Amino acid sequence: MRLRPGYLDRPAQEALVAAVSELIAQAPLFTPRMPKSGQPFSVRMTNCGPLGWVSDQTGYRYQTHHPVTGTPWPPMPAILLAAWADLAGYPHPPEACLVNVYTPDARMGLHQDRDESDFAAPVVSLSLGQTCRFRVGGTARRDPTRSFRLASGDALVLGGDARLAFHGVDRIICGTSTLLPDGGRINLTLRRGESAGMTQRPARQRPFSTPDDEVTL
Ligand SMILES: O=C(O)CCC(=O)C(=O)O
Ligand SMILES: [Mn+2]
Repeated sequence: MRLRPGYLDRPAQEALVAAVSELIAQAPLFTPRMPKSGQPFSVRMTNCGPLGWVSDQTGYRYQTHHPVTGTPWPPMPAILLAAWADLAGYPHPPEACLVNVYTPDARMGLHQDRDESDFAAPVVSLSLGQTCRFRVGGTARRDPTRSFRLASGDALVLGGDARLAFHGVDRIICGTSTLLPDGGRINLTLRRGESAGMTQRPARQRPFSTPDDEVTL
């Protein structure tokens, strides 16, 4: 697991917020539900890219269309393709970007990201807005966990031994960022989904910090 604190500088964070607003205008936020119980998640979600992750009473899955509007997910903004090309160390571009929108009282329970077909591809996470307390454990639910803060602009790569680590968001820490006018937090996770062979090229522009800032956790 690799953490790059401050990976996106403030202008890049602002550009990403603008891109997310455009995405939400095309693919509105929806409330995912737990398989079987149908309990709503406290986060709202949308996606961009050829595939999007959804969850409802029938289960978790990737699909090509928005679960409410039925339209294809919007294309992935160039800034996200560039971040993946920079951080993932994987020869194919991402197929899905799941956008999670947290209100101040939202959280995400401990889980693994395991709906993808190729665990050799990492999950690359970018955070915007309020800092959160992020929790990570091992590959078994009972393994001990530790927590650390993820702040606006931070990038986290769940790859290698940590690809299937249990993780979640304990809470949002209010008053830690001025980025989002309505407060809250946005997290974007770039993933490979269920198929291979994409041909998109990542953008070249990289308004990012250098690898010298990287922390291996
Ligand atoms: O919000 C986060 O930092 C984590 C999100 C996450 O784990 C997920 O969407 O699977
Ligand atoms: Mn996850």
